[in-house]
Amino acid sequence: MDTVEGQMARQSVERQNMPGISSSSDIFVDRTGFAELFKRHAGNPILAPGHWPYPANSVFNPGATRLASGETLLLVRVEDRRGASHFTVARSADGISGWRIDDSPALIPLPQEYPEELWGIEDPRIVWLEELQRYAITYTSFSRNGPLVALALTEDFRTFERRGPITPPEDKDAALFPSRIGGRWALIHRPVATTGLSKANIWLSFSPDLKHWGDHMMLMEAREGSFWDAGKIGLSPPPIETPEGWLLIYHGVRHTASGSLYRMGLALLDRDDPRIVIRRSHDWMFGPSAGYESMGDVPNVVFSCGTVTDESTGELHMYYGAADTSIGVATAKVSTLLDWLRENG
Ligand code: BMA
Repeated sequence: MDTVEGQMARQSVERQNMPGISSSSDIFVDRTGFAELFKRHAGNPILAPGHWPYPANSVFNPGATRLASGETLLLVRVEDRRGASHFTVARSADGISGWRIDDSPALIPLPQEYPEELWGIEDPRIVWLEELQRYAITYTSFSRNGPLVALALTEDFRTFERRGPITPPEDKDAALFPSRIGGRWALIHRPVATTGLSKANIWLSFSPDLKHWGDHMMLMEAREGSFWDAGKIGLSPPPIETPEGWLLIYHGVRHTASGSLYRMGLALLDRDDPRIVIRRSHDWMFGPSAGYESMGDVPNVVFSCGTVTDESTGELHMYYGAADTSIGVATAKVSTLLDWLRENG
């Protein structure tokens, strides 16, 4: 069996057979002795370019949501051979298998009307806005002046109202909170200053109308020195509502001699006032280790833009781009993540 899925299944079995990996509890301890909070699906990568109904160089960093029908929808970033990305919808009943991929893209860059989309659209984050009865998609538009955050609204992922840029460049890794906080919409995003003095930190901004943004404040600062999240951090999926507050999965970048290493850690924001960071993990908790995460267009990258929670089991499905090439899913109980963060934050 020489398919991508076959290769990955074999690697996964090999990994499971390594000494020290137990699959009997919610937390796995790998052979390095660290807790593995998320369990990778044995069939990873669940989606790869070869599954696509049309030629695609890479499929990665999908936004995710559960539809009213109960189906999981992924809005997948698809990169063509020019290097430009667009979004295509994939649906599955269980969020793991049986993916039905649309024959044509849902959103393509339209630089004639939206000049900021000149070099493509990337990394969508999806949030259901109850008040508007629509999904908000915050995504990166790659403009001539650098990446910026754009907003589109949709009811059905077939027609979209593009609201255009909501931040100037350089800014990315943005998601809305699902409802107003203190009467205003709140946006987490990651502006980058070009002075050379500033790191890439996570910011929070507020708006009365999803158009005019203000009261900008830095929410979380990249660490320094040898830390896994030194120099550059950004939000990964949209904030996850839990009884203890808003759980953030965020990425940190470590620059190494052989390139950037993308890993993820956790933070918890106050439920009523997300300007308050209650806890932040010292350690990263999910990093590239499987073959499909270490090999690809950009090696050693795991990058998530979406999760879906199964309310009946309390389990979180985290979808992530692997090596900027394919898509994996890993699962963890929200309670396990909160417990770990309490002990490691
Ligand atoms: C980040 C984003 C992601 C990408 C990652 C690794 O800056 O652009 O889209 O997955 O780099 O290349």
